Amino acid sequence: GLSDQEWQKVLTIWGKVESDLPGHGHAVLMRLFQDHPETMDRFEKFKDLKTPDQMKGSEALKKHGVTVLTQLGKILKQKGNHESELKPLAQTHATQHKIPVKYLEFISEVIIKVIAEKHSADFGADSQAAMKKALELFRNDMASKYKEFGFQG
Ligand code: HE6
Repeated sequence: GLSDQEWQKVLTIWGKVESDLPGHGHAVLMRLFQDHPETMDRFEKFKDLKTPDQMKGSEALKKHGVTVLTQLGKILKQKGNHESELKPLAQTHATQHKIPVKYLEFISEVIIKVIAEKHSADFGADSQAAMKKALELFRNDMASKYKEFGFQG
């Protein structure tokens, strides 16, 4: 798990993310789809987004970015005691969307890159390490829930 100090670093930087959830969410999803195009194939609703310009102009993509980061924020704020927030997310992503754990690793890397770009002055090595640990914990717990739902991830 993470120490109190590490959680504090995670939630402090998350406060910066929340200052512009649509901007961060949009950037995260654009980066995810550009760096890992296979992740986009899971989204029926984004199948017409083919170029970076189309992604940039997409209100739907921005809206989904807010959905994703809002849910992730709720989970992070539980500081590891996130069973009741994580379970429904693991269920839909395992049984409906079938999102491999590898894709969760991709989005974790992208989240860290986007925060590092937008908040370099406030996201030093310690904060980055803490955020990395928090996202690893999230993924590990998603992976175990996936197995409970019969998805090997
Ligand atoms: Fe997804 N997602 N997601 N997801 N998601 C979500 C929260 C998805 C995610 C990683 C989602 C995904 C494909 C997520 C999704 C729908 C992820 C919420 C709250 C909802 C929703 O309620 O609509 C992480 C880390 C979090 C917190 C891929 C690929 C990745 C990597 C859908 C195809 C799909 C959908 O609705 O179709």
